[in-house]
Amino acid sequence: METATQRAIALEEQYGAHNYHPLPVVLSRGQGVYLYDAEGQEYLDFLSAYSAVNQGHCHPKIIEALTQQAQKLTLTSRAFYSDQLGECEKYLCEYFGYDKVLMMNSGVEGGETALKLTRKWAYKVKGIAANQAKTLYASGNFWGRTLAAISASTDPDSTNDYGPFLPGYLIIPYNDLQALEQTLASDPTIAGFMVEPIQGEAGVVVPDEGYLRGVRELCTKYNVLFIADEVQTGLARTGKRLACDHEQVRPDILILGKALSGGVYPVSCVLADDEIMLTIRPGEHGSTYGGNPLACAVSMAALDVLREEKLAENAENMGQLFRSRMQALIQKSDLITLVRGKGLLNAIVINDTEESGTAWELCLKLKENGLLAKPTHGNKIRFAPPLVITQAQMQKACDVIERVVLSF
Ligand code: IF1
Repeated sequence: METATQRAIALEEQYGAHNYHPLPVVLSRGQGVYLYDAEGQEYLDFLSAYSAVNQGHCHPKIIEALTQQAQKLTLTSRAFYSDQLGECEKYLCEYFGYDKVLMMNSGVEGGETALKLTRKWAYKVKGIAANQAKTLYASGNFWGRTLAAISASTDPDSTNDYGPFLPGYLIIPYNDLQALEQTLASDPTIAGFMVEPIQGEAGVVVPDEGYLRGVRELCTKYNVLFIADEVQTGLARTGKRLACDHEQVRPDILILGKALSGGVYPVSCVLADDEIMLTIRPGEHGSTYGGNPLACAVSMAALDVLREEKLAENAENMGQLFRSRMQALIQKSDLITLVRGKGLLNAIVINDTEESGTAWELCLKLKENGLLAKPTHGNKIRFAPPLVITQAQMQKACDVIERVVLSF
């Protein structure tokens, strides 16, 4: 007899495109930090859908907002006004301290929107000659899968056989203020620098303290927009409202996504002040679903939850607990060489090559012991549970990781 798990995997294998290589677990239910598979087995979720589920799975307040709104009005298109959009825009602008917001659906659309704004601003405000504007990125960046996004990528898996790519892109090393200053000083056609405050896909790479402050100062000095991609690092994940808050810097353009809906619905947004946002006029950018009433109701509830449940604070505290437990484990095991991260965005580095299957094998063992996590870049494992995790749940998770690592 075929199990429900076997059936689900076989169906995806046969009928789905093979653009992912999932861990062999079939999930059918989630609540808070827990996920349940098709056979009812319980797991601690240490991926949180790549930081989209910061508020925990199926958070009652967010689901309530979703179901209430779903019975009233779900989509109007932006051809008309809705009674939700303005309220949500006001909420977002006040929550993050910007003049204006533009709502989209996915994180990558947020990035695209930020870059279109940057180019408009380059021509209309900065005064760069037509079609000459350049945008700058850091190596190891990840901001999505569209052609504009992968045109900035330095990861062959993302770019191989997808060329030709967008022109006007420049790449500098991450966490290198000298390279940033040299590049900005050498080219007056640079309009913006898009950067993640912590690089997620690269394996949770935390820059030196002062990097973001330095980026802010250099962008101001050279009249270049500082575009912060906080799709993964924002919304309490790193222990603050935004990762930029750790250094009290304010980007010119802020991109949010993922946890903006608590994993309930695709919602992203871009925040900026009038000088930037008003360079795009009616008809020049948009999306059928962007800013729809359901998205608005859901994201206001999702942001309420972050504040009401003090999730940034909990992420900070639970992150410290996690890293200290992992530091202790490193003393006892040669299998792990490093733990790094901020708040509840963390990764461990496995003592093996990126080509080895060690991290994957470890994740399979973790799964068998009731904890779900995913390798990244071969020899790193990302650990990013929902921010609602309690101390007891975190201790239990660390016990599982310790047991699996020591018996590997
Ligand atoms: C995949 C990683 C995470 C992001 C940042 C924008 C986006 C993302 C900083 C785009 C998306 C994803 C998407 C997912 C895997 C994933 C990921 F492993 F690649 F690195 F989260 F850690 N900016 N991140 O991290 O947002 O358009 O997907 O909504 O593409 O397989 P999106």
